[in-house]
Amino acid sequence: MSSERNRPFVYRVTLTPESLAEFDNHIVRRLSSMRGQYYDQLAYEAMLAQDDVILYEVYEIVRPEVPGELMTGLSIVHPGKVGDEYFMTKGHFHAVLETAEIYHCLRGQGFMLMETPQGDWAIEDLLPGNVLYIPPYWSHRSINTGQEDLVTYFAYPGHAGHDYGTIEQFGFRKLVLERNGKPVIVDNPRWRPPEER
Ligand code: S6P
Ligand code: ZN
Repeated sequence: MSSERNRPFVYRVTLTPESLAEFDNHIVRRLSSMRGQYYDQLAYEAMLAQDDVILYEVYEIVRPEVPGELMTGLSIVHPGKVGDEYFMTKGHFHAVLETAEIYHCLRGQGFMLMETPQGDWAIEDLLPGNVLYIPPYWSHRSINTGQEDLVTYFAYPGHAGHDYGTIEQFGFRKLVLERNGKPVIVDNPRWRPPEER
Protein backbone atom coordinates (compact mmCIF):
# COMPACT_ATOMS: atom_id res chain seq x y z
CA MET A 1 0.00 0.00 0.00
CA SER A 2 2.74 2.47 0.95
CA SER A 3 4.23 2.63 -2.56
CA GLU A 4 0.76 3.24 -4.03
CA ARG A 5 0.43 6.10 -1.61
CA ASN A 6 3.09 8.18 -3.26
CA ARG A 7 0.39 8.78 -5.86
CA PRO A 8 -3.03 10.37 -5.28
CA PHE A 9 -5.44 7.99 -3.61
CA VAL A 10 -9.06 7.83 -2.53
CA TYR A 11 -10.60 6.40 0.60
CA ARG A 12 -14.13 6.44 1.87
CA VAL A 13 -15.72 7.76 5.04
CA THR A 14 -18.99 5.90 4.60
CA LEU A 15 -18.51 3.93 7.85
CA THR A 16 -19.20 0.58 6.25
CA PRO A 17 -16.96 -2.27 7.51
CA GLU A 18 -15.27 -2.31 4.08
CA SER A 19 -14.52 1.41 4.19
CA LEU A 20 -13.23 1.25 7.78
CA ALA A 21 -10.88 -1.56 6.73
CA GLU A 22 -9.16 0.90 4.36
CA PHE A 23 -7.62 2.84 7.25
CA ASP A 24 -4.08 2.06 8.44
CA ASN A 25 -4.64 2.43 12.18
CA HIS A 26 -7.58 1.75 14.45
CA ILE A 27 -7.15 3.25 17.93
CA VAL A 28 -9.61 2.21 20.66
CA ARG A 29 -9.87 4.27 23.85
CA ARG A 30 -11.55 2.62 26.81
CA LEU A 31 -12.75 4.00 30.13
CA SER A 32 -9.61 2.70 31.89
CA SER A 33 -7.45 5.08 29.84
CA MET A 34 -9.30 8.10 31.24
CA ARG A 35 -8.64 7.73 34.97
CA GLY A 36 -8.72 11.17 36.64
CA GLN A 37 -10.31 12.90 33.65
CA TYR A 38 -13.99 12.70 34.65
CA TYR A 39 -14.83 14.97 37.58
CA ASP A 40 -17.10 12.41 39.33
CA GLN A 41 -14.46 9.90 40.34
CA LEU A 42 -16.88 7.70 42.30
CA ALA A 43 -19.10 7.34 39.24
CA TYR A 44 -15.98 6.60 37.19
CA GLU A 45 -14.78 3.82 39.51
CA ALA A 46 -18.27 2.31 39.80
CA MET A 47 -18.66 2.24 36.03
CA LEU A 48 -15.20 0.78 35.49
CA ALA A 49 -15.92 -1.99 38.01
CA GLN A 50 -18.84 -3.01 35.79
CA ASP A 51 -17.17 -2.82 32.39
CA ASP A 52 -14.19 -1.16 30.70
CA VAL A 53 -16.39 0.31 27.98
CA ILE A 54 -15.09 1.80 24.73
CA LEU A 55 -15.48 5.58 24.85
CA TYR A 56 -14.15 6.46 21.40
CA GLU A 57 -12.30 5.14 18.38
CA VAL A 58 -10.01 6.75 15.83
CA TYR A 59 -9.31 5.52 12.30
CA GLU A 60 -6.20 7.04 10.74
CA ILE A 61 -4.60 7.23 7.33
CA VAL A 62 -0.94 7.30 8.31
CA ARG A 63 1.39 9.65 6.48
CA PRO A 64 4.99 10.70 7.15
CA GLU A 65 5.14 12.99 10.19
CA VAL A 66 6.66 15.90 8.31
CA PRO A 67 5.52 19.42 7.33
CA GLY A 68 3.71 19.29 4.01
CA GLU A 69 1.86 16.05 4.78
CA LEU A 70 -1.62 15.81 6.30
CA MET A 71 -2.84 13.32 8.90
CA THR A 72 -6.46 12.50 8.25
CA GLY A 73 -9.10 10.14 9.56
CA LEU A 74 -12.27 9.56 11.49
CA SER A 75 -12.95 10.13 15.17
CA ILE A 76 -15.98 8.31 16.59
CA VAL A 77 -17.10 9.18 20.13
CA HIS A 78 -19.76 6.79 21.38
CA PRO A 79 -22.83 8.01 23.29
CA GLY A 80 -22.89 7.74 27.07
CA LYS A 81 -21.98 9.43 30.33
CA VAL A 82 -19.75 8.92 33.34
CA GLY A 83 -22.06 10.18 36.09
CA ASP A 84 -23.53 13.26 34.40
CA GLU A 85 -20.47 14.03 32.25
CA TYR A 86 -20.70 13.05 28.60
CA PHE A 87 -18.30 10.65 26.90
CA MET A 88 -15.42 12.67 25.45
CA THR A 89 -11.93 12.37 24.00
CA LYS A 90 -8.84 12.87 26.16
CA GLY A 91 -8.11 16.14 24.44
CA HIS A 92 -4.69 17.49 23.56
CA PHE A 93 -2.52 20.33 22.40
CA HIS A 94 -0.48 19.66 19.31
CA ALA A 95 3.16 19.17 20.30
CA VAL A 96 3.99 21.73 17.63
CA LEU A 97 1.62 24.40 18.91
CA GLU A 98 1.73 26.37 15.66
CA THR A 99 -0.42 23.81 13.84
CA ALA A 100 -4.12 24.04 13.02
CA GLU A 101 -6.72 21.30 12.48
CA ILE A 102 -10.09 21.00 10.79
CA TYR A 103 -12.97 18.78 11.86
CA HIS A 104 -15.93 18.05 9.62
CA CYS A 105 -18.88 16.60 11.53
CA LEU A 106 -20.52 13.76 9.61
CA ARG A 107 -22.98 12.34 12.15
CA GLY A 108 -24.32 12.82 15.64
CA GLN A 109 -24.27 15.87 17.88
CA GLY A 110 -21.90 17.34 20.38
CA PHE A 111 -19.32 19.99 21.04
CA MET A 112 -15.66 20.76 20.58
CA LEU A 113 -14.20 22.29 23.72
CA MET A 114 -11.05 24.30 23.08
CA GLU A 115 -8.49 26.21 25.10
CA THR A 116 -5.23 28.12 24.63
CA PRO A 117 -2.12 27.80 26.84
CA GLN A 118 -3.08 31.24 28.27
CA GLY A 119 -6.47 29.93 29.42
CA ASP A 120 -8.71 31.49 26.77
CA TRP A 121 -11.49 28.98 25.99
CA ALA A 122 -14.12 28.36 23.32
CA ILE A 123 -16.82 25.85 22.51
CA GLU A 124 -18.43 25.14 19.14
CA ASP A 125 -21.21 22.84 17.95
CA LEU A 126 -20.33 19.62 16.20
CA LEU A 127 -23.39 18.95 14.04
CA PRO A 128 -23.61 17.20 10.66
CA GLY A 129 -22.40 19.58 7.95
CA ASN A 130 -20.38 21.78 10.32
CA VAL A 131 -16.72 22.28 9.57
CA LEU A 132 -14.76 23.49 12.57
CA TYR A 133 -11.48 25.31 11.99
CA ILE A 134 -9.20 25.08 15.01
CA PRO A 135 -6.40 27.64 14.69
CA PRO A 136 -2.86 27.02 15.94
CA TYR A 137 -2.40 27.00 19.77
CA TRP A 138 -5.91 25.73 20.62
CA SER A 139 -6.17 22.40 22.43
CA HIS A 140 -9.31 20.42 21.57
CA ARG A 141 -11.64 17.76 22.99
CA SER A 142 -14.75 16.32 21.29
CA ILE A 143 -17.78 15.65 23.48
CA ASN A 144 -20.79 13.54 22.44
CA THR A 145 -24.02 14.97 23.90
CA GLY A 146 -26.33 12.90 21.69
CA GLN A 147 -27.81 9.43 21.62
CA GLU A 148 -25.79 8.11 18.68
CA ASP A 149 -22.14 8.06 17.65
CA LEU A 150 -20.52 11.46 17.11
CA VAL A 151 -18.52 11.02 13.90
CA THR A 152 -16.03 13.63 12.70
CA TYR A 153 -13.48 13.67 9.89
CA PHE A 154 -10.24 15.43 10.82
CA ALA A 155 -7.15 16.74 9.01
CA TYR A 156 -4.03 18.25 10.57
CA PRO A 157 -0.37 18.78 9.62
CA GLY A 158 1.82 15.70 9.53
CA HIS A 159 4.40 17.07 11.98
CA ALA A 160 1.89 18.34 14.61
CA GLY A 161 2.32 15.54 17.17
CA HIS A 162 0.30 15.35 20.41
CA ASP A 163 0.78 16.73 23.91
CA TYR A 164 -1.67 15.14 26.36
CA GLY A 165 0.15 16.06 29.59
CA THR A 166 -1.33 19.49 30.37
CA ILE A 167 -4.90 18.34 29.87
CA GLU A 168 -4.31 15.19 31.92
CA GLN A 169 -3.06 17.30 34.81
CA PHE A 170 -5.66 20.07 34.88
CA GLY A 171 -8.41 19.16 32.42
CA PHE A 172 -10.08 21.86 30.35
CA ARG A 173 -11.31 25.06 31.96
CA LYS A 174 -14.92 23.97 31.44
CA LEU A 175 -16.88 20.72 31.80
CA VAL A 176 -19.94 19.79 29.75
CA LEU A 177 -22.49 18.04 31.96
CA GLU A 178 -26.08 16.89 31.55
CA ARG A 179 -28.62 18.81 33.64
CA ASN A 180 -32.36 18.12 33.23
CA GLY A 181 -31.64 16.24 30.03
CA LYS A 182 -29.65 19.09 28.48
CA PRO A 183 -25.95 19.89 28.17
CA VAL A 184 -24.68 22.71 30.36
CA ILE A 185 -21.21 24.24 30.57
CA VAL A 186 -19.76 24.60 34.06
CA ASP A 187 -16.37 25.49 35.57
CA ASN A 188 -13.93 22.64 36.10
CA PRO A 189 -12.84 22.74 39.78
CA ARG A 190 -9.57 20.94 38.91
CA TRP A 191 -8.47 23.65 36.46
CA ARG A 192 -5.83 26.22 37.46
CA PRO A 193 -4.83 29.36 35.56
CA PRO A 194 -1.40 29.08 33.92
CA GLU A 195 0.20 31.49 36.42
CA GLU A 196 -0.81 29.23 39.36
CA ARG A 197 0.56 26.01 37.91
C1 S6P B 1 -5.45 14.56 16.26
C2 S6P B 1 -6.91 14.82 16.13
C3 S6P B 1 -7.81 13.59 16.35
C4 S6P B 1 -7.82 13.10 17.80
C5 S6P B 1 -8.97 12.16 18.09
C6 S6P B 1 -8.90 11.54 19.49
O1 S6P B 1 -4.71 15.73 16.25
O2 S6P B 1 -7.30 15.89 16.94
O3 S6P B 1 -7.40 12.56 15.54
O4 S6P B 1 -6.61 12.46 18.07
O5 S6P B 1 -10.16 12.85 17.96
O6 S6P B 1 -8.70 12.51 20.49
P1 S6P B 1 -7.47 12.42 21.47
O7 S6P B 1 -7.53 13.69 22.28
O8 S6P B 1 -7.61 11.19 22.31
O9 S6P B 1 -6.23 12.36 20.63
ZN1 ZN C 1 -5.55 17.44 17.22
